[in-house]
Amino acid sequence: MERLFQTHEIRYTEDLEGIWEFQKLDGDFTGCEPCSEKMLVPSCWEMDPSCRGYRGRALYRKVIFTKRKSNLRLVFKGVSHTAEVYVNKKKVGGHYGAYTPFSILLPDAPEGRHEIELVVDNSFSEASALHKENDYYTYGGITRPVSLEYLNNVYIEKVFFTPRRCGNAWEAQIRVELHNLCGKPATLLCKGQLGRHISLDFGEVTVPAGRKVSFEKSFVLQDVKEWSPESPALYLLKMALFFMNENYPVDDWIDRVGFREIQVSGNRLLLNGRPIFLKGYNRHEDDPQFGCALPLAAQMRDLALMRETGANSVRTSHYPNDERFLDLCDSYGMLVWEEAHARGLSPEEMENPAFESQSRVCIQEMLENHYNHPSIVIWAVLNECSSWDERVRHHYESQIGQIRDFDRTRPVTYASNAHFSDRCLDLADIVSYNIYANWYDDQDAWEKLKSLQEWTRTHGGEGKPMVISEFGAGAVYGFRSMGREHWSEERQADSLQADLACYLQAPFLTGAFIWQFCDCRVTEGNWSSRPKTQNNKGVFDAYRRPKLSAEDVKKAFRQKDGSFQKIM
Ligand code: ADA
Repeated sequence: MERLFQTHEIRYTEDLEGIWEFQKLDGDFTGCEPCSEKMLVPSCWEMDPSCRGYRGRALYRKVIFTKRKSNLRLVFKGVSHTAEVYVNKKKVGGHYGAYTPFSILLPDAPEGRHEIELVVDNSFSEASALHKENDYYTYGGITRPVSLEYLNNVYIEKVFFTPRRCGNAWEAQIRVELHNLCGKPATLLCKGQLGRHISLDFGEVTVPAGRKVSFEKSFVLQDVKEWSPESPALYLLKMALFFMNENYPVDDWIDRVGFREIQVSGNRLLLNGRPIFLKGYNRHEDDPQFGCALPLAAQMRDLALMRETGANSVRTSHYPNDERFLDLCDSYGMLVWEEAHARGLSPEEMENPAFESQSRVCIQEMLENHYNHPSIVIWAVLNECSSWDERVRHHYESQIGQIRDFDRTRPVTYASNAHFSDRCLDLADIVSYNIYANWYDDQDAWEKLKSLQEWTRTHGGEGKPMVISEFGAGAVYGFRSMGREHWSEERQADSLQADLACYLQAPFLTGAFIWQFCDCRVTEGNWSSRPKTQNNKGVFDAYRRPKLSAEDVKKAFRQKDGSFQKIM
């Protein structure tokens, strides 16, 4: 299941999930390797006992049969972390980055047998600028859903939906991208339907031979229901293409959208014109049974626990999330800070020749595939990536600029640990700090926050919303001690109580995210100093068992109104 709704009623698609042939690869892929093993897709190969800690390359193989000559497209929602794709022993594409979708077009594929092979690599090397030994784990495998599409010669590539409030009405700006695979121009009718009753007519469109075209049209709509955390109204947007004078569509494309507007107003965030406070968690996609390939029910369990403890938002630390989790957030009104992949890179690591291109692709794929999710209210980049160092400012500038060029409807930020030294705050719409006053720093949270706010005002943050993007403390689940030592659940509860009292009440803050929702696996090597080779700052442990602090978090979040009554 790729999404929480059917994405096509006309276009024929096949789900390629299930058991693929599998084989660890020691040397180069020759195309003649036998596959002696099997592996479930989607899943992490670490879930197989023979691959528990495997870091390297592996071969996946699946044979399909098509009934007619077709334009085929393989769609991969996530492969961790590098994929080379072969069809019938011919390389047809590749992709870097575990957390964003990619697809491979196979025009005019003959009918009959096709052998699909992926060489998947989760190793660390100079070829990988973003996946590295880190305070989270880079798993291996085809970890998100895979499907096969049969495309008409002219098909709908993408549709972008942008809602804007117009007084009591809403404007729906819809941009459509078509692709013509055949050797002559094609003129078609493009029609849409929003919800059950709103028809959208885009008229005739001509697509030149072998080209892509995009066009947009705006519709002002009365009586549509807003999307909000309290009432997350969603509409199916169904687009269809018709050849002239034909009543049956040749292609279609369906997404789910919501009418909501997010704005920065002074030092506040407004959702549909009303100030909001983001109270939430940082969450890694990580689970002791499933790795990063959490099935939908496990993703639902996480969302349910976050909501039960009173959170209204989640930060996808530190990479774009599974579209099904974003669909769940759309459905439940959970606000999302979505982040491009990067954590804790040094200036030297960002000099890796692959860094800029790998970052650019990850950001573009995040934007193009997740743009229509109403739950996403903030985009972010470069978590704790040396923003105190003038040498990296141009990376912040280009990545924030890349997002703004594509989407001017959402604020952009980055999480900084450059306290009193950040040189990039002027580039961001929202100032976001990771602060561990009651864990690493052992200082008074309020004193630290006040002095940081004062410094920020004269270093690029004047008048901007401020968010504490991370705060927290560690606790090893089950370590209970009246001595309240480091790693005891009591110590974590004390630290979080002090943090929450500060960050949920500070009048100038617009949000605060606990680091982190649940314990997660970290990478062997320089991170294995962490107990259990896990980041233990979860309010819940890896199995989602609540630590002592969970009740305090629930009480503090539930007492904090997520929507301000007035702008302070
Ligand atoms: C940083 C980082 C997080 C995590 C955290 C910690 O703020 O952004 O990914 O590593 O520190 O647990 O120390």
